[in-house]
Amino acid sequence: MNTAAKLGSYVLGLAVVFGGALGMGRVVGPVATPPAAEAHAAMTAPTTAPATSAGHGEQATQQAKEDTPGGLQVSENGYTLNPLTTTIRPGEPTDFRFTVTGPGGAAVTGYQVEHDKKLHFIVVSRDLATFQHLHPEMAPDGVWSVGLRLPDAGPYRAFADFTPTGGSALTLGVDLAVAGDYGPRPLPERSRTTTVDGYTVTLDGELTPGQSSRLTLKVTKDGEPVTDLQPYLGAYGHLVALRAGDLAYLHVHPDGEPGDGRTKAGPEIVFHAEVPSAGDYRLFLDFQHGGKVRTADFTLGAGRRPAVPQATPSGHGDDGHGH
Ligand SMILES: [Cu+2]
Repeated sequence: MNTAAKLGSYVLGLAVVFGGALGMGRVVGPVATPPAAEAHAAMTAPTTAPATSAGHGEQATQQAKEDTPGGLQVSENGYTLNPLTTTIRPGEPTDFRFTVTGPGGAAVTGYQVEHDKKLHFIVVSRDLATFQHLHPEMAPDGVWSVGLRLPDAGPYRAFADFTPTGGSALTLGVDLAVAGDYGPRPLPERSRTTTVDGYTVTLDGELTPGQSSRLTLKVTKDGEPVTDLQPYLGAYGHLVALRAGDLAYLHVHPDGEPGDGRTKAGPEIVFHAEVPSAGDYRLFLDFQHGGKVRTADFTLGAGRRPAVPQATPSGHGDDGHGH
């Protein structure tokens, strides 16, 4: 994904993933019982698949991958995410360790660099209120470690987004739990504007299930457009979308990249995203300016008429973001 071409194919791949899930009308299975990759492939492989002996395994594997959105399984295509750290206390920095084991059972040590990193590690609270995008370090034996601090008690979901050498891109997900009193927060209300650290980010565009949807995110500061965004991991912005309800993971990349002669350094960052179903999504945009990476978050509905604000005096009367 370091080249525009690979970016394109990645986005297309995601489109196929979600299109497949939608077309099959499948209900995503519970995260606690990930099917074995082989069985899954057998269940979902189309009967029309050419029964060639060479490359059949790869084809079945690919089919399995295309049917399920990323991040919902702890094990997929023979690759398994294994947390080695089991206790996380609220607010305490933890050296979080994990491995990814491959089809042979050994820890994977060969990864393709994607967006400057071999592995991207995303951690969110299951209520989708908090988001962290981290980059663990790998020891020669394949054990990854990263400083992780989870502020509050409760359930979390961690995603490892990577491409094993010679394999295809995968996002594996695992639940993490922080012991203590937990008060789940409601999903933040839908909003097309958000502020972070003095920056205002506005979102334009609609998410249409099953269709590539153009989203434009515009960054301003003190009312002025920001036109000198800095490349972060090879792009002016990284957008992660998570589906409310099951946290299906969609990593979207911008249209164009720094230095391609056509992509401006803000204030607008354009993305193409395809979501698998109607409903709410949480969007997290990482962008860099002034040497610091910040995350802007949104709740965006897909495929339904935007919620009509209730005409109550205490309602959010200032929330009418026309576009
Ligand atoms: Cu990353």
